[in-house]
Amino acid sequence: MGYLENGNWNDGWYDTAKTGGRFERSTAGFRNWITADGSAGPTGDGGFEAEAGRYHLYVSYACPWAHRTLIFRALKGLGDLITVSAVHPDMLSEGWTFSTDFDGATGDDLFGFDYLREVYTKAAPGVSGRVTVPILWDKKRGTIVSNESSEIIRMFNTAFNGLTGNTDDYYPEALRPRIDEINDRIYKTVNNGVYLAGFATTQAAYDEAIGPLFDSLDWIEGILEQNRYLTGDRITEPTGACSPR
Ligand SMILES: N[C@@H](CCC(=O)N[C@@H](CS)C(=O)NCC(=O)O)C(=O)O
Repeated sequence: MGYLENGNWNDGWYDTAKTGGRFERSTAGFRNWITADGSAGPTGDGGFEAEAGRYHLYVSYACPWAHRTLIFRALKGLGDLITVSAVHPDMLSEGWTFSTDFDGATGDDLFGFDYLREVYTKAAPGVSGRVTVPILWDKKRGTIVSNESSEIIRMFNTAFNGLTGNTDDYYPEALRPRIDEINDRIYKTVNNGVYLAGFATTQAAYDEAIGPLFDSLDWIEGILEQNRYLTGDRITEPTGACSPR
């Protein structure tokens, strides 16, 4: 576990000393957007057109944020259009690595790198920040499109429809307010909530996080007692993957 500072690797755990023992998530640094014709998306300046074979996804099977990009790749029929490399599931002093001595760990299919951090420094040699998965890489421009899973799945939802003919919509207009509301609570109290509780280094910080986490699990359970999925009877972005059924 570590981070890049001006392109150099530092092996260090999350520094919670300045924040009263609280884990604080840094925002993802690469926020470009793929669109059907390369026009600008909700973030970024554009220049990332949907094309078969152009983009590559780096994931860890040990990472739930990465999972959702793999789920969307499958749901949207993008398996033949977007290639994937999976890191080794252990994230230790070198961060994510491309060692292949684990079932499903593919190595780096694009560059043959040893460490995931090299993908970040290839995109931006002086980059600072955490080296996270997932990463969506653009083979044409030789850079990272995005390392923010919530945005990668939104791109996958629509950008490649013209190429695949798959128009299934997991963020339908009519349900957006409800999806946004559910996503917001789940992100803050569950997805990031487990980090807030798990990486807290003071009892107070842990106590702050653990109540909302279990309240939200009960809230989710309540919805799923009534509906098959979190937004009703069909799968949408917040899938209801926690459903016991
Ligand atoms: N905002 C990112 C968060 C991704 C994330 O935190 N990934 C974790 C693995 S589950 C990671 O790579 N952590 C490495 C680190 O923080 O050093 C996203 O949703 O894409």
